[in-house]
Amino acid sequence: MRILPLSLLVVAIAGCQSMPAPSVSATPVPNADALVKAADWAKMETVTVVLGEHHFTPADLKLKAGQAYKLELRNEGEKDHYFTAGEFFKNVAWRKVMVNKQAEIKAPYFLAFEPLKKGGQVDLYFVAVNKGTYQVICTIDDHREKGMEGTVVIE
Ligand SMILES: [Cu+2]
Repeated sequence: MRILPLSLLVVAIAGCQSMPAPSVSATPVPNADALVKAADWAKMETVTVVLGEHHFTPADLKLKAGQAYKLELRNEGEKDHYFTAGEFFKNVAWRKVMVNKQAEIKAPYFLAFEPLKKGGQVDLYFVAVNKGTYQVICTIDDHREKGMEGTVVIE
């Protein structure tokens, strides 16, 4: 067996550490599957956020912990827009995400939906879980400065 020189090993470790750090610190909701199964999807609430130049409408959402939601994100603007909300996305129990009513995606959590093309729509199905105030921004160019920021409050 060939033993790697220590210097190579150090470089390898340093390489790992130089990976871009995720911008979120929370871990995904651990019992998400059980929460999604237990939720009453017949009483799901639908909330729509329209993206455009340069706004989220509404900019501030209030959600109830324990409630099942479909959050529709629709880009009715001319430009691409992002819905970046990593902390929020890590504090809900994900059921699925639908893209333009065509593709269904399942994952433990998401960081952002980008880019949302003109006419694009994503529907987020989740149960609101951890109470808190979470930030939403569009990280494209100067869109945030022009008004594309908001909050999601889970209470
Ligand atoms: Cu934008």
